[in-house]
Amino acid sequence: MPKSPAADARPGEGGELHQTTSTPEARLTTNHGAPVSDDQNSLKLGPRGSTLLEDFVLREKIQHFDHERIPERIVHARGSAAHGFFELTESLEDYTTAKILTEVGKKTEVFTRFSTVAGGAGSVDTPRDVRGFAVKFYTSEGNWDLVGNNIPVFFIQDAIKFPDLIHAVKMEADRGYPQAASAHDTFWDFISLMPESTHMVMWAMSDRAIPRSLRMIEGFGVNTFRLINAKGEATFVKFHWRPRLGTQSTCWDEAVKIAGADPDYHRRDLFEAIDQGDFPEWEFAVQLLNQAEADALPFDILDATKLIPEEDHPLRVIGRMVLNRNPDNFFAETEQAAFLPTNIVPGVDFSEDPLLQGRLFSYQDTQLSRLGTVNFHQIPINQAKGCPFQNFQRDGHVQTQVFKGRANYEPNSLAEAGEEGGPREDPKGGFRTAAVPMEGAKVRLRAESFADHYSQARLFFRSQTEIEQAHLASALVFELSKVTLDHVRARVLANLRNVDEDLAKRVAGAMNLPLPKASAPAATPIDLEPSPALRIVGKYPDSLKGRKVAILVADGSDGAIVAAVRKAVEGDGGAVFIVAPKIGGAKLADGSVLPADGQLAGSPSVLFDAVAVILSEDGCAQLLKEGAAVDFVRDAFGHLKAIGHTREVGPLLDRAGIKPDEGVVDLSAAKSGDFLPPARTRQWAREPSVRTLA
Ligand code: HDD
Repeated sequence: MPKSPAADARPGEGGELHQTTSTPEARLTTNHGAPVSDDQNSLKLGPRGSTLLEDFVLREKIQHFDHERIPERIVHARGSAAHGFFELTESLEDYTTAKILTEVGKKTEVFTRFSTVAGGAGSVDTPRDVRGFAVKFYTSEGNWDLVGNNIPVFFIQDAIKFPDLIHAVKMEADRGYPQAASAHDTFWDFISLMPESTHMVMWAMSDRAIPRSLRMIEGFGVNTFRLINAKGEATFVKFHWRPRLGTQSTCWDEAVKIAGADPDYHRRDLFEAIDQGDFPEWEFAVQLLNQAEADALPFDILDATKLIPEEDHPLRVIGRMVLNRNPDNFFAETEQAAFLPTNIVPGVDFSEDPLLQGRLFSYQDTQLSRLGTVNFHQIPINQAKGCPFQNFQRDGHVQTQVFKGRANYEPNSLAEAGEEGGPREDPKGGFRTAAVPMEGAKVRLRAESFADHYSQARLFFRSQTEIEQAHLASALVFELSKVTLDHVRARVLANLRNVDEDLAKRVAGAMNLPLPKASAPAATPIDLEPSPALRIVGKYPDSLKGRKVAILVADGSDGAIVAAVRKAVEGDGGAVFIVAPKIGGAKLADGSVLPADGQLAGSPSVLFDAVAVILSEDGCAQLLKEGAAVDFVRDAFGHLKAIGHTREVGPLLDRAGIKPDEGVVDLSAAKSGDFLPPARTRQWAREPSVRTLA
């Protein structure tokens, strides 16, 4: 009986190929095993050529190389992933039969991929964009893929609009730009004509769309699913991931500069954290609603542009996910991972959400052009590792399983003749769709209950702190200022008036544009109770755990102060990164050499959460001449970071135009521990002094 190909594999029977090894006797061969005698020179007629067509070693190597790339994902092309485990801490057995949600304490392997949406595979990590949050659970009942985002709602209500949404946000069709950016005509044209997108636009313009780290984003299943219990009863469920490190963001100006300083900022951060044993962790939580509770909501539970406020239906934390192993090979694992919302386990079921229904087709289908075969489930990262998979599907491109016997159809009675008969369906334990009663005429209609496009956009905006509201308004100003079509800008403003009059005024005012008449909403928006759970400011964790502090030194720096700051930061869970003008390090005042982790020009302060500048008078005088040093402190200040400094650094701060506030700590006068409280957060109060917000 065929199993998951990795299990019990023998050469020629599928499963893992003989991998290259690094033992001294390991021999370089062609793909077909022929030993290679010379990998430096092609086969030529005489030492100066011409090269011979006969050279199968050359041809095989070049041909394989020519085909190394595969089509990138049509969306979410840029991504980073890691292995880990999920552990259930509370059973949901009253609601579901799914083993993954009822076996407390059991650890299930996962593979989780984070992504941006709009940019290509080679684009930068820090554009303003939604982040994908896709988790593949290798459960004992088959793979379960929870393919979510870091925003709990979606732009559109019906999957039929997805190609339009994506065409509008991607590079414009004639010019091929902008890459990985929503700040352009076609995106805002589409948005302005699709008021249902307004709620998600609020989220996308908030600081959640410029995260500090992939380890610091929330995750949401977005669509409503059902849980099915042993009695066949259904309960609506929303899935949530909450990062242990808190939800943290960057400043927009900072995100833009990070894109240049380190295009792989998030990928590197995730890889390095895991590599160093600092494993990111998330709580897994659910919101459960029965039919009566769903009916009582002021919107339709099947509408993916709506969230369920936590204050009304609290989150129930039922487990945790830890990512503790980097992929061995980016292409084989991260790139070839195929996440499918149709990967579901018995006890969990879909809802009729029309966005989800379309997704159920799209993901399976897209793998055919991306991975090139219906057998993509045999690629190791996609295999159902937690259990055997067995059926009568056969052949196809790149079939790696060697099936034995004649049983490739069902029903069959071959077992009666002593032959292998193959697997059979399991009416009891197999996946069953909930028998939800349904009736109706066939129509192409949007339900009336989906008509309210503004109440939750308003809820989100009004639930934010003042700082977050100002950032959101400023993001809208930035994006709309990149739009070149006046009528599009005007239509967005007309829609914004239905969200919040003050927001619309601020955005129009900051663009010096008149406020148009409000657009006519399909349903009159209502004022909902604000939901403080939707804020991120004021919730940064009270430690530097997971964060990075740069210490800028030069020749003559005081080693004792460096050591004290290092001790304080590391004691608080943070990591220290020494920046010096030269990569070989700096000669400290006591004559010892402090090695550098990064050279000043390549380690701007945008890459760190806080900075300490520890210089002698001479060291400071030298760095006054370095634009990178002036930018180092100016940007740290502008991005609302704490700056610790020795007294001698005064002239550098002056050169950068810094007027010290509570977040600027004189380390010569204070205890190094005094640097910690401001380093753990951003200096929000400083912001009006460094930029004008809408
Ligand atoms: Fe999607 C990829 C998340 C709606 C069609 N989507 C993709 C990925 C994530 C999401 C995280 C990347 C998975 C990975 O890392 O490989 N998508 C969402 C969420 C949605 C959503 C949270 C709304 C609730 N998507 C959506 C719709 C459609 C698609 C409505 C089409 C009808 N999505 C795709 C796709 C992708 C994809 C084209 C590209 C690569 C892939 O599937 O495997 O099929």
